[in-house]
Amino acid sequence: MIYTITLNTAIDRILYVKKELTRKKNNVIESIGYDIGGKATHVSVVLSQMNIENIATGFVGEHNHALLISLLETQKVDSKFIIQKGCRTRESTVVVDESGLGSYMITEQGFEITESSHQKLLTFLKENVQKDDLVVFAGSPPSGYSIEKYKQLLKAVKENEGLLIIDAARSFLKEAIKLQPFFIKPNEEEIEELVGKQLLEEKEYIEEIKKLIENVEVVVVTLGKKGSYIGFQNQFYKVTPPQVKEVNDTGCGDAFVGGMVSKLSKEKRDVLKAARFATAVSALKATQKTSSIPSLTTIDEWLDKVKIERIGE
Ligand code: TA6
Repeated sequence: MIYTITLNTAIDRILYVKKELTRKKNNVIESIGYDIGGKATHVSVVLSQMNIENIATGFVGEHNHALLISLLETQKVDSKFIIQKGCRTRESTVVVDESGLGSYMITEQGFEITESSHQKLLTFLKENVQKDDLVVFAGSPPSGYSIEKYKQLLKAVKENEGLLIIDAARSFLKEAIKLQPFFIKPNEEEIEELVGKQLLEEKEYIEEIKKLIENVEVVVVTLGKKGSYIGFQNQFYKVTPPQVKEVNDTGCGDAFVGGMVSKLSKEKRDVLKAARFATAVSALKATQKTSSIPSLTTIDEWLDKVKIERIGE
């Protein structure tokens, strides 16, 4: 089984703006849409579109959980969220204009998680995760959610011999690495925070990934439309995506994780095949207006447009 854990779910309110968003001007909203937010939920969307069994869980607020669940059900996602009474799941405002230069994202903090809710999720993991299950933690933990609580969840997975997949930042990523996760996907900013310096050259990325794979089986550093660097089994690759007409880049990183997980969950863990597929899924997502991936009609015509070259030899 694959579990996706979104500790800080969000509902994305997407404002589609005509022309290019401009300060000190009345920018006209062409339309407004609602979509799933919160990162690991997007991973579930990709898996569900591929009919790969998975369960989305984490925390949702009582007041608007029905909208989030209905958005997930529209994308065929099975979920078992812990509903926290008296709270409202946050909204992320995503502004998409016609510039093709990328979206603006303005996210609320999210409600504080009670000890009771935390214990419910911890118990769920302890009672359900089995050996070799993939458990994806993606997205920022809610404000006030301690590293200790986060580590308790990760340790529960490890104690059941589950495999951790982490898309996190700052101290959460740092602590997760100490628990030897299976796969991590920091972006450019997240890995520079982690290593405490700017990375400019390819050889600098290789050097840092080389250190990380001492503790992590598969490391992917995503660089947006520039692609990604991959390290595993002391091999290093640069992956370059096809250039696409970008409409909304929100959720591309999550779609990438979903694509990776969909292939790494197969018996034979072919990392390069997974990276090629994940890059194609992420590129497809960027061409869409929504935050999450629509049905993966046919991804095949994108696969051979992805370039993978071995580096660091
Ligand atoms: O990655 C895209 C996205 O999940 C958006 O849908 C929006 O909800 C935002 O990221 C939430 O990010 P955060 O790191 O606050 O969980």
